[in-house]
Amino acid sequence: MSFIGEEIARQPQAWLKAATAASGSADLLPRPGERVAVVGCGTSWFMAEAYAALREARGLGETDHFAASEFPHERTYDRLVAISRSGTTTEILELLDRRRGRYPALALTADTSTPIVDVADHVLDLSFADERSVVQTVFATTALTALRAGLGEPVEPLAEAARTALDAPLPEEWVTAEQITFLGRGWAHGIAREASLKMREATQSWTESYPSLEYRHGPISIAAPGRLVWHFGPDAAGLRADVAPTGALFVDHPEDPQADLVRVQRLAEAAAVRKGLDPDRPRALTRSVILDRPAS
Ligand code: F1P
Repeated sequence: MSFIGEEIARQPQAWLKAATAASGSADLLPRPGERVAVVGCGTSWFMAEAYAALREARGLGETDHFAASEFPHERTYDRLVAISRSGTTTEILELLDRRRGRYPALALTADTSTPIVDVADHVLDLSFADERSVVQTVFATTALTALRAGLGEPVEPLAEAARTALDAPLPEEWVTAEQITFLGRGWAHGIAREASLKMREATQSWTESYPSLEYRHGPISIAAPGRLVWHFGPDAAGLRADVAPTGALFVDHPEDPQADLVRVQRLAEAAAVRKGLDPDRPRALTRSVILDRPAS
């Protein structure tokens, strides 16, 4: 089995550990009412987006998310949360360093032997979810689970839903799809962007992602037979009916979008193998982007 296959499969157990880690570090996590910014790069940014939208939707305080390279340094927050599996991503380290002394920062990382521990004020150690594959799966969803647990969400049903997604069949028409567009509303949009990136990283294929209601504003024009439209969360906007005449296949599942993402991770691995690619060795990617000059 590939590394990524093993890492995808161990998500339910890692999510349960994340709940324990979060409850042991509750005082480090954002408190109700705080203005919070959440940052990351790549996959970690999309997890930041999902968490930010969830926290704000729950009325727990204004929560912004940014790609670390696009952070508005002139703003002030009550707390910064940085997500970085490697703990070495240049844009994250620079951002954490630059805000020092202004407001506190918590880093979620899988490697506490890296420079991120020197530039953050607090660290949530998720090393039990570290990965061998370059393409992130278990670390990303485990970081999101820890943050969701900090919002008071129960993790056991989420882990159970992931088990369902791990056992579900992967239809042939998904594996051979020529193109996939991922959609989601609210926090599920962050999941849609991550699903889209996962497919691109592992399979070098054409994917897109949009907020659900943006789909009718142009992107639907590429729906066609042999292509998929994958909706995370309930299709309350009735998009299925609009996609039907295009001949594209509309896919949605009742599970929590984070658990449904597990299906897409499995699909990414299966489609990569089908194309003769090694999903553990994505083209032009490295575990971490470390720049030899300042990012800003
Ligand atoms: C973030 C990241 C990954 C991406 C690639 C490069 O790393 O952008 O999402 O897949 O491997 O690094 P990190 O800051 O979470 O370590």
